[in-house]
Amino acid sequence: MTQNTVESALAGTDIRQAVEDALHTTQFIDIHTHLFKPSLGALGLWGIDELVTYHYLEAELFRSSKTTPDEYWKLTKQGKADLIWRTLFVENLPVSESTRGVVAVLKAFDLPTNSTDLSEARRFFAGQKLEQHIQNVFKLAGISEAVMTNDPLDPEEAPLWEQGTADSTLFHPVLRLDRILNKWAEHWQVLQSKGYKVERDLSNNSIAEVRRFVDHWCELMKPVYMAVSLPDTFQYPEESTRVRLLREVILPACRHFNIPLSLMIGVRYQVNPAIKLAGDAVGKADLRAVEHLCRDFPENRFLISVLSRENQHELCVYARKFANLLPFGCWWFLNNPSVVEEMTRERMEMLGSTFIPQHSDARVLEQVIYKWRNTRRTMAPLLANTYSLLAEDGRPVTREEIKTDVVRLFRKNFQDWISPSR
Ligand code: FIX
Ligand code: ZN
Repeated sequence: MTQNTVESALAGTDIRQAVEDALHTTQFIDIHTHLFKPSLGALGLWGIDELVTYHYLEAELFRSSKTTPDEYWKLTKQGKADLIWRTLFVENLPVSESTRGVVAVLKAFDLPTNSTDLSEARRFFAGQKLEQHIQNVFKLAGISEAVMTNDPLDPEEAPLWEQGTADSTLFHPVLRLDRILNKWAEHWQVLQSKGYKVERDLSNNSIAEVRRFVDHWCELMKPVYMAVSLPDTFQYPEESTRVRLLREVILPACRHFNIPLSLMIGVRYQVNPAIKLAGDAVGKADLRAVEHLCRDFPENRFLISVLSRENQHELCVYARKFANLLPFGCWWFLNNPSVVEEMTRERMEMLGSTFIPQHSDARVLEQVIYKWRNTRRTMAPLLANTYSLLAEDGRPVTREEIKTDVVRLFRKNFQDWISPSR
């Protein structure tokens, strides 16, 4: 960092303006989404019916509608969207973070936000050409790239990769390992059917064969990191298939390909299976697992997000203990402005700018517009206050330094963490 005497020190509202400018001139990297590059075809969700039937809104529908989940699942996609629109946007004010998000997307495309039906919005999205629409959406969201979530055992997705997919500069792959690490009992035979000599109990040559599977997918997909979501009951060390695979296959493979492992910890899966994707919940996890992993595997880099609000402080403290731990995002049920603000202030106070404040977790393309708009809206006063306190304490800040910090938080920390040159 250059001595700031040559650049004019900022004060008061100038700091806020410099922060606003930095946030709006920096294209963020969205490090975790469920979006897909165009060459993965129909896997990528976009348009009004997908926006309105997002599982966050399905959860909210069942709180305001007499429609039962069974009745709901019998509806067509448009029928589901019409019911949710009528219930959450017409008959009630769309004040929740998720419903407000849909309103913000409609506004971003100058579409009416208080119509009684979705016909005009449907006409608009039907008229979009995907490649150009992706460019427009990324521009509106202020992001340059999105990192996907790619499952090598997904029966729809895997064959597309095996057939060969066009690369994209806008979308980066991630090797998602939930089926292998969390559901081995249900999926080991899929590997066997693909010619890998694995056993349910990981006996014989299973470990080497699972490694061969992971290596194959790393060479095919060239992931920027590997990732897994883990339950609130996750323990390390532990005598389990998951821990054996982590220790003997995944962590060594990450070291070999020199990529980080992302752990997303704290899900209580399917507490209400009747509402499907919307049926997952959160639980406070025992983060000593993180302590043990970071200490036992200093050569591995960990990208960690925890779902429970009660785990955030511990994660910050562990990040102060282990340089191979990079906290990221305000995940899922935490992605609400009030909680994002609380978490981000604490992280700034405890970690300086050595974390990644947010990811969108977008499942539908246009969601990146409101999720990053909310993030910038929360970050502006928060960062301005941080730099004002620094100036007040006696260290003037400059416009350039603020820009450098914003680039670090929303681009460089991630780029450095995934870059093989480390
Ligand atoms: O595990 C994950 O990547 C979660 O983000 C998703 O499973 C979850 O359904 C989601 O969409 C959260 O925003
Ligand atoms: Zn996700």
